Amino acid sequence: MNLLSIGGSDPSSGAGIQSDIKTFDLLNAHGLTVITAITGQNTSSFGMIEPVSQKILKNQLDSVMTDFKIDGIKIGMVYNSEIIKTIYRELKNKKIIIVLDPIIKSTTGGLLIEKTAISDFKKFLIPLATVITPNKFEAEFLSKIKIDSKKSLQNAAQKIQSMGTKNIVITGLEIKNDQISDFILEGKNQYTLSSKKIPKINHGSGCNYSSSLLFSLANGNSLKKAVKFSKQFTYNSIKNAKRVGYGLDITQIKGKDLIHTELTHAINKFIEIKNIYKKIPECQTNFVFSKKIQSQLKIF
Ligand code: PXL
Repeated sequence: MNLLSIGGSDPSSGAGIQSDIKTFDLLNAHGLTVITAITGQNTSSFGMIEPVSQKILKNQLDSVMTDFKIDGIKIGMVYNSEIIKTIYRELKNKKIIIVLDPIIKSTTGGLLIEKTAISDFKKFLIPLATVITPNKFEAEFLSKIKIDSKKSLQNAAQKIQSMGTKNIVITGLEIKNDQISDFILEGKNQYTLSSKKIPKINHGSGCNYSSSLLFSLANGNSLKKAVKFSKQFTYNSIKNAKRVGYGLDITQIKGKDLIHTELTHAINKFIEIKNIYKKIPECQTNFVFSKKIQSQLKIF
C-alpha cells in the first residue's frame, strides 16, 4: 500500500511529514511525501517557516502521482494560498481517499497557516476531503462557533460539513471525566467515541491520529472502525511519548503496541458478528497474532 503525506517538514520529527513516514512505515505501508513548507522548530520553541516554491511543489506532486498507485492521501500543513491552489489543481479530478488535517497552530505556538489563506483552505481543500479531522480549537476556528455545549458542537460540525465535505471528526473533546472523546458527523449520522485520557502534553499525537486514520480507511474500513483504530493507535503513541529534547515529549510508535492495536481491532470485528457467542465453547477462546514473514530463506 502506498500512502502520501502532503505537509510541512518538522526537524524535531515530532510532527509533520517526518512523523507520518514513521506511522506509515510501522503500519507496513510505503510512505510518500510532498513537502509544502520547511519549519524550524524543536520541542521547546517555534522558529521560522519557509514555504516551498510553486515549481518544486508541483514537481514533487507530479513525481509521486505519475509513478505510484496511491491508496490514500493525508493533507496536513499547507501554509499559504498558492500551495492550497496547487494541491487543489493536482487532486481535484482524482478519486482517492483524502484525510484533511487542518493545521492551524503548532503545540509550541507557531501559526502554521497564513490568515489570508483560510478562505481558500475552506473553498478548495475542504471539498476535496473524504474526512476532515479538526481538534476542538481548529473546529472553532473554521466554524467560528465557540464549542461549549452539545448543541454548539453539532452546529460547528454541521457548519464545517456545509463547506463541502461529508465526514467530520472533531477530536480531543473533554466531555466526560478522565475520557477523551471524538465527535463524528458522518453524513447525517452523528456519534461520539470515547477512550481513556492520558493527561500528558505532547508533540505529535494529532499527526499520529490522522495518518493512522488514513491507513485504516485506505484498507477499506468504515469511518467508525477507522476512528476506533486511530484512537487506539494514538493512545499508545501518547502512552509511550518520550522526552527526547529539552521541551515537550514526542509521541512514540512501538511495534508491540501495534500488535495490541491490531488484536483489539480483530476482536472488535469478531464480536460484531451476529450470534458469534454461540460458537464460543465454555473453555473460552484465544486470539493469536501472527507476524508477517518478511523474507523467505533461500535453499540452494
Ligand atoms: O501537529 C501539527 C503539525 C503538523 N505539521 C507540522 C507541524 C505541526 C505542529 O507543530 O509543525 C509541520
